Amino acid sequence: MLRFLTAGESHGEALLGILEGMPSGLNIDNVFIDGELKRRQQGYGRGARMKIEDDSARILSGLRHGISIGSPISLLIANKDFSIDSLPEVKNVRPGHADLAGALKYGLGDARSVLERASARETALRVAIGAVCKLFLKEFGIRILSHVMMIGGVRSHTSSLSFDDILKNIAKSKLNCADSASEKLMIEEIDSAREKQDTLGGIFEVIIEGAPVGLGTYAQGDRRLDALLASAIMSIPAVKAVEIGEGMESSGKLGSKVHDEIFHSKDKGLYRKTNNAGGIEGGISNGENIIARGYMKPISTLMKGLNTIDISTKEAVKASTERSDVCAVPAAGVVGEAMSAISIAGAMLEKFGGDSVSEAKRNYRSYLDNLEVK
Ligand code: EPS
Repeated sequence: MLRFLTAGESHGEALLGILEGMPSGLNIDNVFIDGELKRRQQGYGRGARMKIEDDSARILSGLRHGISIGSPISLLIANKDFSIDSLPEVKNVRPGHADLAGALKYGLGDARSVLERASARETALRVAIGAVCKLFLKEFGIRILSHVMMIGGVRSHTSSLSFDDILKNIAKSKLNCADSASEKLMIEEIDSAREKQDTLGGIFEVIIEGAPVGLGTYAQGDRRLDALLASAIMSIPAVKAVEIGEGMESSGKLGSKVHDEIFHSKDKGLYRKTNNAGGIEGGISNGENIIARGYMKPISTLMKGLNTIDISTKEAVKASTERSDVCAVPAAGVVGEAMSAISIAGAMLEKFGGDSVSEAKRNYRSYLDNLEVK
């Protein structure tokens, strides 16, 4: 079983993580992991903290000579802004953030103790763990990307683009958006929200290419691949809805307009002309691209401060303002990739097992060689 844990506060000394269940024999490329961390720090609309940090993961265990040995892999990302004990108390709890519910739940009089762990800073460590999982998936030819589909009501138009087209377009984008005309309008929306001391959310899409048919199962609800993937993406701070394929629009359409009809030809084998299901049917991957979308609410720290109360006095006040982002949808997409990589790597290991990468690969090849309807 592949599992992970993280620890660390936003302004604590460091973020820490343990990934258990990664087979032996995986080459761990630190440059790739740090590149993923850089990608999470970027995106138009990010706040000042990202100019302070220069995230880099130090691997403390689980490797010899840069190669996994099957034991838990532990990682550390140091915080440059290590100031947790000198930061002011937070009494004016922010609507939308964990401040109030967290202070009540844990019996804390200072919401600083809540927000330090509830902060999206923790997702840096998840990206490092996701990067290790991406390296594992690469061994099986599985690739993952994310791109921004909507910010401030502006949608991108990318349905005609291939996986590689999207990759090519986002490489030139400040917003990880594959449609440059829409990107311009999104940037205007972000500038306008910043001027109004407001914030924005949006939608990111994760595409997983190369996953074989047969990951996940309908045999138990909690093992359905769509349930696992949705839960992984929903666990990202500020994500309030997850969609698989055309899930939202499909619910208002006729079945004949939604289900992906099945064809067969000698050259192509089994194939579909559409992928409204987002690559998952009956809780099982069907061999098409797996598509998941995360819907992110606007960042809950607004520079203009919404109406709230002081948790000590119960007086009406304006919410406290922390340094924050105006919009972090591109970064959330990178975290979405990481969470998807962790989910799919877990599903691959569940199906193909293997204590070493080469054993998992042997099992995988044998499965593909024998794949047929009997
Ligand atoms: C973040 C670090 C945080 C925030 C942001 C994400 O750093 P700081 O609080 O020092 O500015 O910039 O977190 C939030 C917006 C939030 O609501 O939690 C990061 O590393 O991604």
